[in-house]
Order: sequence, then C-alpha cells, then structure tokens
Amino acid sequence: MFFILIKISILSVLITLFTSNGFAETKQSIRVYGEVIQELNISYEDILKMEPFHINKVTLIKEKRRVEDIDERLSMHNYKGVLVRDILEKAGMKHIRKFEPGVYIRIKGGNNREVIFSFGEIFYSSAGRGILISYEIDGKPLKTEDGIGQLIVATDIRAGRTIKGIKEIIVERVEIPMKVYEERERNIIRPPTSEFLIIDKKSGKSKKFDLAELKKYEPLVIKDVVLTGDCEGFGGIYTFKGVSLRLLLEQMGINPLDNEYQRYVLIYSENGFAATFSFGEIFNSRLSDNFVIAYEKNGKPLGEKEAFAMSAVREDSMGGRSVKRIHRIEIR
Ligand SMILES: Nc1nc2c(c(=O)[nH]1)N[C@H]1C(S)=C(S)[C@@H](COP(=O)(O)O)O[C@H]1N2
Ligand SMILES: [Mo]
Repeated sequence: MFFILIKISILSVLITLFTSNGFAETKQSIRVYGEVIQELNISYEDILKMEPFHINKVTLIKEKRRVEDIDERLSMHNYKGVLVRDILEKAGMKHIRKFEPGVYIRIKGGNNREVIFSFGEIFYSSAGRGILISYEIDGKPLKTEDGIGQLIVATDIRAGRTIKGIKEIIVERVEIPMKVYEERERNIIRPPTSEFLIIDKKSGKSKKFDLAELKKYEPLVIKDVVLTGDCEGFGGIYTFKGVSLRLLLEQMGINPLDNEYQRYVLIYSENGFAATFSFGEIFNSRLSDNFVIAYEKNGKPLGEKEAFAMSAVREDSMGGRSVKRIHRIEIR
C-alpha cells in the first residue's frame, strides 16, 4: 500500500513536470506547418543548435503613413539568428519544379501580426539571404514574452516586416490547378493570349490590359535577366522592357503607404503556371523595381511561346517567376 502511494506521488510529480514543460514549449516555440514534408516545433534550444547567421548594422526605419511624414530611424543593431530559408529547408518544401513558384510563406508573430513572403523572395532572390529570425541583438539574447525572437529583413527599406515573437511559419500554395505537364503530354497548344486581367480581390476592382494599354505607361527596362531553371534548362541572359509591376499595382489603386505586408500578388497563365510576389518585396525593398511585366525581349516583341506579356525578375537566380502568356494578375 505504502509503495503504491509513493508510486502515485512520483507519477503525479512526473505528470506536472511533463505538462508544465509541455506548456512552456507550445508558448516559446515556432510551429512550422502547411505544405512541408515534416512539420516542426522549434524551441529556443533547437534554434540555437541551427546554423547561425549574422547581419550587422541593420537600420530600422519607421513606416510612413503619408508622403509628407518625416523619415525616422528607429534603431541600428547587429543581429544573430537563423535564416527563414534554413528553417524551411529543415522542414522540407513539398512543392518542387513548376509547382514551387506558386508557394508563399506566412509568418505570424506577437499581437496577431502577420507578414507574407513569396517563395521566390526567400529561395530565388538575394533577399532570402537577409531574412532571418534573430535571437540575439548586439550579442545579448533577444527576449520575447511569446514566440521566439524577431523577424529581420535586411534588404527592406522600412521596418514594417520586423515582427517580434515569432510563433508560426505556414507554407501554402495558391489553389490554381497545374495543367502544364498534362497539356504537354497531350500536345495541347493554346493560341497566344492578347490580353490579361488584373483583379484586386480586396476592392473588387478589375481592369483588362492588352499591348496598347501596357504601352501607355512609362516603360521599365531590366537588363541581365538570367533565364534558367531545373525544368527547362538554360534559356539565356536577356534584356526585358515592359511596365513595372509596382506601377501597375498603383494604377489599380494600391497605395504603398498602406503597408499591407500580409498581401501578395499572384500571376498565372492559362496552363496554370503560377508565381507569387509579396507586397513587401514589391513596395518596400532596396532591391527596388525588380519586377517587370514585359512585352519586349532583347529589343523585339515577345515570341509566340510567351504571347504578348510575361513577367521577368532581375534579381532571381531561377526563371521560376518568369510567367509566360500572362492570363491573370490577382492582388490578394
Ligand atoms: N506559361 C508558362 N510560363 C512558364 C512556364 C510554363 O510552363 N508555362 N515554365 C516556367 C519555368 S519552370 C521556367 S524554368 C521558365 C523556362 O523558360 P524557358 O522555357 O524560356 O527556358 O519559364 C517559366 N514560365
Ligand atoms: Mo523551372
């Protein structure tokens, strides 16, 4: 009887230990889930064991609400942390090849704040080498009540995406059905498109664009765009001329000063090939006017394969976001 009582009390102590520990873990950890191979629950101790990454002299500048607001530097610090890219690679990306550019990543932190990154931004662009969850600031632990550390985006201009207390990293893919492989197998060749539609899902506003309409706007030329990938091989290095994606969005009534970093743009063709672009990388990056809706390649109109308009990205290491035969641009 006595031994049974002792056993029960040991058990209850163990249970309390386990549950309090378990409680702490759900609070101070980052859950990585969605379209990943292996869901993760990363604790503070886990993150310390990962490959560290430093970014020094990061200037955080306050977001503006109005054009006339004065630019204000909030801080300048050295950060140590883990690249979001490394965390995602640890979990493993479910989507590969032609499916991957349609992926986007939602990062949730304290005060219910959320920001979105495109797959391309993290994995194709050099921006991805400056997106980290930092756990150390100027050599001292970066403490938060909830979640872990602080999201730092070194190439951003203003600090709108530096959220604290990271709790969740969610990988999602747009729901556009991928028909490319099937169409190729069945030898389906569609006639080239001659217009696309831009839809703002929030305001409901939409507008059709054809070549004549695109040519009404100030052109943007981007040089040395490397078209290469693991699907179609090496296409070459090109100069593209077209309209900046940023300008088109502003034409649709998007105000960059609204700082809507939880929004993104989806561009896709009729065959379901899709790519995403975050508001952060479009409106708030020192990498600047990086995205063009092109109608000319090396000084000539686009060919039949590309139809009248395609997207091109100067910074990307892969051609994954060069969507040919643009059919729709959705502002989500
Ligand atoms: N409409 C459309 N655009 C697309 C694709 C596609 O299948 N359909 N493939 C993409 C991929 S995966 C790559 S790597 C590049 C390849 O460009 P290339 O065919 O000029 O080499 O185009 C991209 N744009
Ligand atoms: Mo590709």
